Amino acid sequence: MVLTGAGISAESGIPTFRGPDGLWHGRRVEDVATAEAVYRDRWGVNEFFNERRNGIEGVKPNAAHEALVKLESKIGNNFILVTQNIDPLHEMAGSKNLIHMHGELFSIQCDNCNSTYFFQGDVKKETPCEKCGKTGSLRPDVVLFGEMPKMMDEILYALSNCDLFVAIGTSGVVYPAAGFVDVAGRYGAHTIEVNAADTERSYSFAERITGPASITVTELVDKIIGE
Ligand code: BJW
Repeated sequence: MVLTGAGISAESGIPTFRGPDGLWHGRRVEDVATAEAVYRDRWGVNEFFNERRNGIEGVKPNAAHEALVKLESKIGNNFILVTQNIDPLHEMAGSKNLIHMHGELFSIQCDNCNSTYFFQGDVKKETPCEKCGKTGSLRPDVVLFGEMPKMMDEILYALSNCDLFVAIGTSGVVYPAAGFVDVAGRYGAHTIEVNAADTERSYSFAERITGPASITVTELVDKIIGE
């Protein structure tokens, strides 16, 4: 089982959240990344995610995303990839058994009819829902602070049944993902952290690999599959 965070996409040119030029740079988290923010200022939140969609135009997967596709092709159905990232780089690289636990940038949600659907471009005040036609009810289909991450049953099943848990490029400060290493370890999995730097969760992992994901993940995958 592999868990990825913003660090795996950093070398593709997408800023991380908590780095010096982080994604929230210049904005208060409470204004754009909480459930309350959607109710207080739905258009401010939509604007932020419009910018995010525009900002990743032309971005491509890097060697770390590609290495995980190679790993999946060797392991098959026993491989599961859970990403906290809302960018589409894992699926662009070719990952199949993939869960976007914090949602997807190119998916939109309607609070009137509860539908979600693929969406490109900008959400504006006058943009109607494609399914029910209502205006004023769209929001990004992403999991903000105070909301429940997606597919937690499937994730907890995988955590309690995996023999190897690898966390790549995540700072380990956002729950529930930050606690996955403890669950997997308790159920007997070997745990590896791959990160460019130490994190607040490093102490929980049995093994640590330090360095940029494009190099370290490629090497780790080759080691796992014996190349
Ligand atoms: C590289 C690299 C390179 C860089 N190579 N590495 C008090 C205590 C405990 C919990 C809580 C609390 N108060 C509130 C909570 C809960 C809250 C929470 O965790 N808050 C903490 C901040 C304290 N969590 C929630 O509200 C979650 N929901 C929830 O808990 O529901 C209840 C529940 C109960 C029981 C079971 C299940 C659920 C929801 C969290 C939603 C998070 N949403 C966001 C925004 C998504 C949309 C968007 O993209 O904008 O998700 S926040 C943001 O953080 C985003 C990310 O997915 C997430 C994690 O960030 P990530 O990926 O770790 O990025 P960074 O920037 O932090 O780290 C990057 C790392 O990469 C660094 O370590 C670098 O070193 C490394 N790196 N370059 C390798 N080249």
